[in-house]
Amino acid sequence: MTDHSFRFTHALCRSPARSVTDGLRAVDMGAPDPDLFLAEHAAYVAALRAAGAEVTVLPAQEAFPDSCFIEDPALCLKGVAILLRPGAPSRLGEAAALRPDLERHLSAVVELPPGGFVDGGDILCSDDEVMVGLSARTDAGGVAALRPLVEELGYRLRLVDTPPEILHFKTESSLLDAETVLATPRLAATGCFAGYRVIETAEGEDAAANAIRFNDPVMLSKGHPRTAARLTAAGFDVVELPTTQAALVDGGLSCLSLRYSLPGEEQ
Ligand code: CIR
Repeated sequence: MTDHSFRFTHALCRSPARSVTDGLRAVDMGAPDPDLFLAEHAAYVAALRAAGAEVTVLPAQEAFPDSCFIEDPALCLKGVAILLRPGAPSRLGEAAALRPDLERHLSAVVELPPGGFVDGGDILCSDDEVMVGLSARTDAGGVAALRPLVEELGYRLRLVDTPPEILHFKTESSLLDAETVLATPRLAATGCFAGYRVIETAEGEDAAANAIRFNDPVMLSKGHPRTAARLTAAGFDVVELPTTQAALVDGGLSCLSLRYSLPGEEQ
């Protein structure tokens, strides 16, 4: 298997619930509009399909306002789903609710042993390394429980810090290829990407850092022209997608899918 950190055959998404209006946010800039959120979500799913993904869109779960951010309750590596334990009390139940779907779609499901919390948004994976940012949602106990699971799958786990001002490590970073990350200047300045080539988001465009490389395209939040130009100049094929509604509840592009390949079906 090569380039498994950005070449995928499948994605799992969850339709935004009407209750997304109650989604968690650090600063209230108004509630998202559920219909507009659905339209932006549909564009996202269409872009994944255009990039070659077989996408399953799971039904909305009204009981969990943040459940469209399906990246947080699980981590998919080499066809295996690791069921995580989200650190926000209102999101804890999302993992158990997702389990049957992971069992249906992935080749195996393993559960994070007790001991702490991990949100998928704090995990950035390259081909052989899993970086996990400690944050308000992800603690040392959770990372200690996660370490043997990812090592078993052939990755090394590296603990990094999520700056206190940001929700998740991947709020401000994403993988562009096996050696390159996109990150905000603030996160890059911590030195956590030593060994990687770093492309920084342009000034005032921090929100562009929550991007995804899915097969050929890099999907980038619309409205960040100077970061888009940097990526294009570096040779990436940029597809811009609207994220206005996810942004109101502190979400971005990576949070909206679990991306994976099944053994034998790698691209
Ligand atoms: C939350 O606070 O949990 C949601 N409102 C946003 C989650 C975004 N997820 C992510 O960055 N992976």
